[in-house]
Amino acid sequence: MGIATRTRTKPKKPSQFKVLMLNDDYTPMEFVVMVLKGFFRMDMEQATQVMLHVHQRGVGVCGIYPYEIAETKVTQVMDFARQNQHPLQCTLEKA
Ligand code: NFA
Repeated sequence: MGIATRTRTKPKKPSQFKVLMLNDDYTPMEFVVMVLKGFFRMDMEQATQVMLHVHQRGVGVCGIYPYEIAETKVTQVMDFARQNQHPLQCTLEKA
């Protein structure tokens, strides 16, 4: 009896997830910029661009990460927004 020794021929990359930010009418623009700089390592220019994109289009990508990191970012942003009484929403989507 042989022991199966064949290994996968197509190793899968760890799946990546987009962290999406959703627009709302109440969260201040400066707060969103602060979140993007603080949690997604963006500089002032990038953070302002992404914030304006979300403001105008309704949704935007903050970053793409392995599942556990993406999930942690969403939790951190939502907690931080709630602590500051802002309704800002983030979510995950498979990349
Ligand atoms: N739309 C918000 C405002 O006009 C700003 C905002 C941008 C909120 C991006 C959430 C995400 N104050």
